[in-house]
Amino acid sequence: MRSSYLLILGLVILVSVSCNNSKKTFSDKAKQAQSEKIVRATQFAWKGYMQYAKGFDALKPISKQGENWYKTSLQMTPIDAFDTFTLMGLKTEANEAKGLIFANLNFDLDMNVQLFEINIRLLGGLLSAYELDGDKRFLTLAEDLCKRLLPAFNTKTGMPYRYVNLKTGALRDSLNNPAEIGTCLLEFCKLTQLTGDSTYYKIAKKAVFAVYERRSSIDLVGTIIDVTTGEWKKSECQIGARLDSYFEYLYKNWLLTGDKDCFEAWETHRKAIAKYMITDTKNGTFLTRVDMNTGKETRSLYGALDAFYAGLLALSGDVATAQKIQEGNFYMWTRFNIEPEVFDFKKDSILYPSYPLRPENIESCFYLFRKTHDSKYLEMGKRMTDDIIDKCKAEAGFAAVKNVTTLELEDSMESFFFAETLKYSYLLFAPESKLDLSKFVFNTESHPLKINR
Ligand code: DMJ
Repeated sequence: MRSSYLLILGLVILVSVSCNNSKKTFSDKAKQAQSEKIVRATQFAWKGYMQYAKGFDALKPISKQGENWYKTSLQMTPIDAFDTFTLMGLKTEANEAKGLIFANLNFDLDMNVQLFEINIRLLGGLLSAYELDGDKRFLTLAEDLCKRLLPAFNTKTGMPYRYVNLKTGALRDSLNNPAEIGTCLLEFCKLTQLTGDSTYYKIAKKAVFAVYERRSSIDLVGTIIDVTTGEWKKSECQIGARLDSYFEYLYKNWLLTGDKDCFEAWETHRKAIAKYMITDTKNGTFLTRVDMNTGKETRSLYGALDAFYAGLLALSGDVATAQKIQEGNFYMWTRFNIEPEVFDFKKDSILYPSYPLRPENIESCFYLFRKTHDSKYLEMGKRMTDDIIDKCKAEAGFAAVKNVTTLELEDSMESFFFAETLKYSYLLFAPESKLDLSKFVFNTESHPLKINR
């Protein structure tokens, strides 16, 4: 009796010591070394941008040239990078980015732009810059931009067109998706908070709830919807592309504003996603694709974009499910050299082999580490960040991967690499006081917005 008691006691001590050890494998010095490595990588990428692509939307890191999305630059990289530099304490780089923004940015352009991308990168970036830096010119630019985006929402349903002309308000592409419709909520709401003009929030909320009201009887939504009629055109539901930030913004807008409608909508979808989409396998947990009306699996596809959901679930409090999904996320990263854009998690084979320097997998490590303080997430994040630094380094910056199985690089460095990938990699290892999650909510491009509720 006494010996079995001692055996059990011994086992308990062993388990608790090893658990504590697992939480201590990263010393403060190791964390500091990793965050400094990321700061150096950031400076290297920015130096390449300033040398070869100054004032363009983005740098092509292999051919060493600048590129624009549309006929005139919208200063995408400087705007996306500014708050990352600020959080990292890179004053010179932050001033250079700020200088480019104020010297060159003007939205009075006869150009059709994609509402979603312009909203998350530029409007989100300018609002965050204003809150971190206090320069009123950021807010003036943000409000001017938002006013130019508003014509997109002039539809019978309240859901926006995908493209809008910044000068004329002309519209294009009425077949839209929940992510591109709903991902204005945080930015428009923040603008309302900062200007006192309720128009922005009302318009964004009407759009997102026009999607929510069209959910199926099992509380899922589809991938494509006609914003002029409200009719679903594609009924497949997935967690990644075209839906991801629709779900994300419902929860985060509750955090930002305390809007209960958003919380209820998030909870409704979260339960349906848990019931129909979360799938356990021997390699970890993934989210599958299903029909929004029946809940039946359509394709067992998962990919780099889908990986954000673990972080969102952790942020919202369901840490246990988030941890299981993160096992799947890390499997996806390590199974190949780097994670692919899309793979079939049941067949264990790649469908789209590229990796455009996406942040979502590291973003989920960041939230899970903040919630658990389990060094496992530091290890995962270090592996991913080191892979990017080692395998994606080009002469003038970091390059997307064309094929993760061959590691052939592609001549592109998206501005979200500065806004998100480098920022989450840094914040994972930096002191938590650098960014207090009880005071800020990240928009989907990782621009921090002050919580004000
Ligand atoms: C970013 O622009 C945003 O995170 C968006 O929500 C999804 N895609 C990219 C990064 O992968």
